Amino acid sequence: MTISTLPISTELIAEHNAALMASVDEDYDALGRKLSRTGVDIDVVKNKVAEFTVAVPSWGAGRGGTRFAKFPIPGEPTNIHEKLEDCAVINQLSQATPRVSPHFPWDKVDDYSALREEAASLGLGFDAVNSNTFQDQLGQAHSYSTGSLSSTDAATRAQAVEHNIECIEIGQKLGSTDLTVWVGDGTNFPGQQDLGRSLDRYLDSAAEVYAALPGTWRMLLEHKMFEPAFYSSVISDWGSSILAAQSLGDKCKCLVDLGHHAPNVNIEQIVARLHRFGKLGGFHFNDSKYGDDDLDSGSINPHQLFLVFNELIEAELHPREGFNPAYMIDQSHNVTDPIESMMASADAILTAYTKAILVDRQGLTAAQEANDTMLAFQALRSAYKTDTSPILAKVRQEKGGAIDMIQAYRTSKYRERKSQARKPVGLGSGIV
Ligand code: LRH
Ligand code: MN
Repeated sequence: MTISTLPISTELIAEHNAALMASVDEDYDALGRKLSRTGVDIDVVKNKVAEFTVAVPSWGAGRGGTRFAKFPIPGEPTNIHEKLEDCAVINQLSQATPRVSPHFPWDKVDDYSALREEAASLGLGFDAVNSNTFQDQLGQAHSYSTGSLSSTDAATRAQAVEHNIECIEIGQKLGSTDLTVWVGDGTNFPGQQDLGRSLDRYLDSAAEVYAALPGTWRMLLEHKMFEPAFYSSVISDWGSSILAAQSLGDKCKCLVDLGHHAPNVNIEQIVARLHRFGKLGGFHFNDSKYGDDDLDSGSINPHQLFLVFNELIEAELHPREGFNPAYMIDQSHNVTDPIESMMASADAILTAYTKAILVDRQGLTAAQEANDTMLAFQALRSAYKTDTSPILAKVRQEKGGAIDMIQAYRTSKYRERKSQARKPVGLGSGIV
């Protein structure tokens, strides 16, 4: 499928880059000289970074909200077709987000093969599909108000299993190979449900979904400590998730949503543990200060994101069976233009990845084995302190993206044009 006309004119991007190229080259050469002093070839790093991509969530293209309110912006997308167009803008300027992770039934259409072609014409493919058994749909036979895959009601569990299998069938038409399963199942009161039996019901249902996975497909279990349940969640942490994944089978892995942990939990260690047992299946990147805030990646705690990627580079160097994490963003953009937030988030994620590549692994390992704590820490810190933005700008420019994505996006007046073309989104609350 040939890429049709992309949403932002390539002339505008070329003109934008031409004005900034000289300073990028100067900064790139200076960083290159600095890195070569420690035996690092900046072009090798650049070429590795150019291969890294992260998927964007279809539901992140529109304004998100909280239970209190959602404040739409003029020109925000109203359906999957407009969301794909916006995701194409993000990829065109970042050159790092060529896949979209869809959510069903939010992105339901009649013809999924046509949707696949439409996405391809915008230079996009589809990453993991997400099922939704945390909301009731109009005309739905059985409510998920007391649970879905772990519901005490067999007909409700069967309905939830059926929906997940339908998502797999849709995903096959879209070219996906992963199903992400997050359930809101849990309790608000001690005693409301038996904590053991509810997990057993979940495992029985999940086993039926697992049995429906086509050959190469994976099932990614997404744990979450709380919300919408505020006393217990059936798959509340990495422990419950890895035990469930181990009991379900090799094609079942664990997905780490950074916002789904208690404050100050050592998420990079969870990544190392899941990798150690060959169960690291993927990520939902975002940031948070308190709960599942779904804030922009790297906006609150960029050092944690760096430490997560430090573990991922170690994992790449010491791969386990089937090591191929699905890298995806999962955010809710309540106060910014979602396109700007996802471009900035892609940049923050690639920045963390690039800084992690720059860690002197031999020096780090030698210091660790010698219990030279300060040198070991400094091996990470000196990489973290490196300003890698010249490498990322060069990668974007060479791949046809924009050196300064937000400046180029604003120059394009894309959102203003869409606010003329698209019907306004009504007031509301919640995530979509
Ligand atoms: C749950 C979650 C999950 C998605 C939803 C949109 O908090 O992280 O990944 O299904 O957000
Ligand atoms: Mn998530």
